[in-house]
Amino acid sequence: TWRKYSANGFEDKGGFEREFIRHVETTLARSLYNCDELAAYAGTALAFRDKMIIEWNKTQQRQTFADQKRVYYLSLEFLMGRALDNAMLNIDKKDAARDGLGELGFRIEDVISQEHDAALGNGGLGRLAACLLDSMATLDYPAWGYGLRYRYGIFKQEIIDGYQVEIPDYWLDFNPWEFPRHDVTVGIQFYGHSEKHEDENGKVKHVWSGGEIVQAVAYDVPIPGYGTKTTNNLRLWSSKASSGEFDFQKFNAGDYESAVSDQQRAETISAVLYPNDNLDRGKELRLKQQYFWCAASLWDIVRRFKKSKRAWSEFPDQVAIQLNDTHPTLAIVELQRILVDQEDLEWDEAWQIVVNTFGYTNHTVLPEALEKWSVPLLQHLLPRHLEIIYDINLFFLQHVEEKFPGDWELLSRVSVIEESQPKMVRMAYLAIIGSHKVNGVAELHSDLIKTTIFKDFVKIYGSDKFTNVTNGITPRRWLHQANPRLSSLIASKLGGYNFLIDLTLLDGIESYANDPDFRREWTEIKTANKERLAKYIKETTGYSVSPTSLFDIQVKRIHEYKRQQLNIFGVIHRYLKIKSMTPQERKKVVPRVSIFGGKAAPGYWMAKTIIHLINGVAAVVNKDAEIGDLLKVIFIEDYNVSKAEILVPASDISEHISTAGTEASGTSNMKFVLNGGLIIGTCDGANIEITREISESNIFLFGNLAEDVDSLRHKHLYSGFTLDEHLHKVFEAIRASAFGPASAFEPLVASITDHGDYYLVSDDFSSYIQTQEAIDEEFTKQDEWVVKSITSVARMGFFSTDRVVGEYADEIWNVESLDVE
Ligand code: 26V
Repeated sequence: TWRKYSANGFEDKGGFEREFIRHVETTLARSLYNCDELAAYAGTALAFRDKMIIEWNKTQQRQTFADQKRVYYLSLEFLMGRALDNAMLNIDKKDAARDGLGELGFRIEDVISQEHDAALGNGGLGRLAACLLDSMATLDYPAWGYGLRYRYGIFKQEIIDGYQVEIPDYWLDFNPWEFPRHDVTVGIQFYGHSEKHEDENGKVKHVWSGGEIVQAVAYDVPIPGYGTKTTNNLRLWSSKASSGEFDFQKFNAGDYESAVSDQQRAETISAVLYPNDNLDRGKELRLKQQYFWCAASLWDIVRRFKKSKRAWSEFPDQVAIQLNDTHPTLAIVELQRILVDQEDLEWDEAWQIVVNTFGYTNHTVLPEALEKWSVPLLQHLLPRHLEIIYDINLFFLQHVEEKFPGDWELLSRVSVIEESQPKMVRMAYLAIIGSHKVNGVAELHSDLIKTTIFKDFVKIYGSDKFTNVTNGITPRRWLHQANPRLSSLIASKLGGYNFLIDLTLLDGIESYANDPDFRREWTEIKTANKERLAKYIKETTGYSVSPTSLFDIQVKRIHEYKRQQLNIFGVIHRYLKIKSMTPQERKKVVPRVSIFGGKAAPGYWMAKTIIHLINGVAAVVNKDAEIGDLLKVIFIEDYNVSKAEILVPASDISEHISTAGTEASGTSNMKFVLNGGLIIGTCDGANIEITREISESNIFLFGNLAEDVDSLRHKHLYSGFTLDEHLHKVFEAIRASAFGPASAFEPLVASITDHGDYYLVSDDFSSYIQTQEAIDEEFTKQDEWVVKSITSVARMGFFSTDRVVGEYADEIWNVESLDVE
């Protein structure tokens, strides 16, 4: 009977319409006569959701029965973007929906664009987590993501008078993609104190008592794989107050206000995503978030393991936990606590299990981003965990001392405890000590962590503990979904869409670079994508840009190390140069649209100044009649995943111009090249491997190398430097208030002229503008340009997260995929 009546969703257009109408009329209680686009989105999402849930349940059942090792990906950020289009494509029912919606009077694109982005992340780290989930499901790995269900995602950015203003992102009004699991709830303890008791056998037991309990409630999000029935789970924890005796006492005692405020305090834990990226500020609430999420996730993982009735020693054969940066490092301490304090394992046995379970991925070398938590804060919030951290450190230092007797300086350098005032816990060191593998995210980055920030640990553990897994992107979202026409052109030559699950097959299009018809179609698609962006720019900014201009795009978080200031100084240089030309000379100028987008951390004043300058330049240049289409400057407000899907396919050139050695990998570089855009970049992060794959003749590299950065910085500080004459002129124009009041931008200029130019803008400026001129020159040779574009795409097979997940699975997790059926 069960089987006979169980739901099975729809298969075709007619089935889709039936399910759509059923949901609009019953689930949403609306009539078809007042079904607007938002309701059409809801109806469509619910129809697809049903289809996904069925496979999701089966997948979970299959994984339970298979009883094999699973992966748990712990990340404080999952930058998912929209889910509907992805669901349609991954389960291969977009055509049915398009036709069905068409018959009902809707355009599928308009329906899709009703969805609010799930923006639970800052930038690259969060988006990587989302791409990895897509690949893990596509490759049928039994894998779960664990994160926090923030009520507010990354803020919405508005630009008012050229300034960034932050607006809260309340995204949960209607979210059909999550399922509250009120039955999966666990109390998480904070504060209190740690006590020692002796049991009847004289064994010392640690008990953590007192303090307060906050409830963690699970919300599950289905993650469909592409071309497979596997539908994995992303579990996000939401905080709420315990409705235990404690509260009743307060309510009963008439202390209604205090009871309500306790409740609000509990809900605050999962209220907001911290909008800093690459800056650690040590806020207590952030530490609470981290522990809340780690403890809830481990409770869930351990509970699942215990159902298998295996010996604890088998835990690492059943469970692999990957730490996305140091944010979940407390999970290491929490597992040790569970095993020792609750499950009565001996310290050493427990610790072996812990180390074999965890892997740690590092995503940055910027010193200001390396997490540290103050000892007094930990003592207050998590007293027992602090003791365990001290013990982990003690045993570790004993090991170091045995290996390198008498090297006291080494001991103090590698100690988890920094002897500062107050003392600090160095989370990256704890993560290294508690994991069996540590990886960086691109070759240069993985080499750098071994020779700089983690050098001593290579000496202690040997270099086998450290490895590289170069990042990637999911070709489903970043090619097939964002650029359907390009995907379909490629499929027409490769005889189908298999390249979407084996991206190396793209090499099959390389020979078509010689085919004029193919080149023409390729160009038409790029032009259409640029037209779509031009239309978007017109609608949102009012500026008209010509799709025949060279579209130059830099979209990413605004940060001095990413050097949007270098870009905008280059734009000013270009503007001044055009202004000084004769009408005759101007005829030779390659028209360009410089497009920027990205958010600054709310407290990052210099980054906000850069945004202000970009908008100042845009206001002047765009209304300069003498300039016309020769140069336009556009700042795209509130850059996010769904906007990236419009921007990425529309570039001729994109910019990846970080100071060498600072950008761990970068992933938008991969997205742009995969969509047929060329790039200008420094020898940094994954740019280096992109160059290796597509060859040096297809990329515009410039600037100093990572190995020279230290000596250049030193030179700035001790011997000063002479400013490049062109950069000097740019600064003169800014100081003459050509782009708004000079005082507003003075600190930005001074950071270079007076404060050591830490990011080497002056050192790289002349090679940057020369390379930009070379780009203009190349762009006029359209045929050669298109050949570069096609060749590059053909050689991008390496950068799929499918390859990435395979490497993690083989080298770090030791897990196998699970056959479907
Ligand atoms: C760090 C911190 C520090 C503590 C406070 C809050 C906070 C939030 C986020 C982060 C993450 C910074 C690291 C990061 O996003 N790294 C980026 O990771 C990408 C994926 O590996 C990589 O492509 C980028 O190059 C790298 O900057």
